[in-house]
Parts: sequence; C-alpha cells; structure tokens
Amino acid sequence: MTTLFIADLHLSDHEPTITAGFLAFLQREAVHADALYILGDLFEFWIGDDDPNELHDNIANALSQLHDKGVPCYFIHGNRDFLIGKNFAKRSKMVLLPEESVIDVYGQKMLIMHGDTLCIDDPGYLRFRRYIHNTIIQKIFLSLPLFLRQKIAGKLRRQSKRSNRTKSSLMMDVNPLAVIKALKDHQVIHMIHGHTHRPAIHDMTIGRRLSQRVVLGAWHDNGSVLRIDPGDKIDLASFPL
Ligand code: LP5
Ligand code: MN
Repeated sequence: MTTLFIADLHLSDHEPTITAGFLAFLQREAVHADALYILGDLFEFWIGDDDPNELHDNIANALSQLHDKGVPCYFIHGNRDFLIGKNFAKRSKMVLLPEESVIDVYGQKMLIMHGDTLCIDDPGYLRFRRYIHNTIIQKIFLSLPLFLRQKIAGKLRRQSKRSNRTKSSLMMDVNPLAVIKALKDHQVIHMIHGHTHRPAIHDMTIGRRLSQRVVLGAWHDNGSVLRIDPGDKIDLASFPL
C-alpha cells in the first residue's frame, strides 16, 4: 500500500523520454498504488482542452486505464497547465482538486498544492498570476484560434525563461512566512508541493510543534516521486527514465 505524489513533469512533444518514462512509471509503479496525486505542471503548457495534440490523448488514455485498474488519480493545477479543464479531466478520469487541498493520507492530514502561491517574494509573478487567473481573460484566451493561443503560450514561456534568469534563487523559492501561514490556515502540520524544482524534506518547528514540508522534484533527466505508506514512511526518490 502506497500513495504516490508527483509534479512538474512538463510533458511536451519535445521531451519524448519524459513521456515514455511517465507511461512506464504508471504501468510499473502507479498501478500498484492506492492513489496517485499530480500536483501541477504535468504539461509544459496547456492552451485548452480542445488542443488536438496526440500527446494529450496518450496521457489521457494512460490515466484513464490507471483509473480502470482501480487507482484513483487526483490533479491540482500548476502555473503552466492551469487551463486544464473538465473535458480533459473526464477523458483522463482524474479528479480536479482545488488549488489548496487538505487530504487524509493513512490518517494523517496533509496540505497539497502546486507551490507557486508560496513564492510571495516574486511580486512580478504574483501580478502576472492574478492577470492570467482572471476568468474573463481566460474566456477570451480560450476563444482565440488555436494557432494564436499557441503563439501566446510560446511567447509567455520565452518571457518567463528570460525573466527567471534575472531573479535570485531566494526570490524563486517559497517564503517561510507563506509556508507557516498556509499550514496555520488549514490547521495542518504536513505540506507537500512542487514548483520550485528543489526536492527535499524540510523538518521544521512551528511554535512547539514539529512540522514537515516535502518538495517534489521536477522530471528532467530522472523521474521524481514521493511515496507514503501506511506506516508513515516517507520516501522521496528519483529514478532513471
Ligand atoms: O514556469 P516557470 O517555472 O518557468 O516560471 C514560473 C513563472 N512563469 C510562469 C509563466 C509560464 O512559464 C508560462 C505559462 C504558459 C501558459 C499557457 C497558457 C497561457 C494562457 C494565458 C491567458 C489566460 O508561470 C515565473 C516565476 C517562476 O515560476 C518561479 O516562481 O518567476 O514568473 C514569470 O516569469 C512572470 C514574470 O515575472 C512576469 C511576466 C510578464 C509577462 C508579460 C507578458 C508579455 C507577453 C504577452 C503575450 C501576449
Ligand atoms: Mn510550476
């Protein structure tokens, strides 16, 4: 019995090894799990459920098969694929969860999220995020022809890479006060997130209570997974793709 957590795979046509590694991971490992949680940025970017990309069909089919074998899959949006909608969720048979969700993992309450909202030292990003999460702006974007959406997404990715080169490592990490606030708001002591691509298990003391924040790794040369079993054993592992 194990519950699995992954994030930041950034699947795209340009990274066939990661896609193959993910499909193999589903068949080799996820199929034996109690549940799979994907905490955002499954895809490099998402411009609408109506994008007729074969990769999306392959991933939807693989996740749907996982569900049919008895393994539920839950998804929280990332900053790249926040436009994944009900249609893709239905095709994949995965459950879309709110951006901050408290789940029960073998009797332990855990807060799960993508992690970008914890990066409050990056006001430029937060402004940008507010803008692209505006429902009217999203509706307008989704009504544009696909080629235009593709172009805008490409431009945003290039712009993001450029601006990330100028930001300090501290600025692109989570802010400790934001972490404490999120834990307090949800009245939990365990948190799991991705986004920063800095896999680690951070043990902290908040007040007098021991607390833990697990950061999931991104999939680049290796895959990355967090395994939790009913004995509370936590294993943050990377594996070859
Ligand atoms: O993604 P990552 O890890 O590289 O960087 C993130 C932040 N960047 C983003 C942008 C995404 O990479 C691109 C998302 C594409 C989505 C496709 C759908 C688009 C729909 C839009 C309409 C509804 O999230 C980055 C953070 C970093 O994490 C670390 O936390 O720093 O933030 C930025 O780069 C934002 C910049 O700081 C501000 C950007 C200003 C953008 C100006 C737009 C100009 C182009 C307009 C084109 C029409
Ligand atoms: Mn991210």
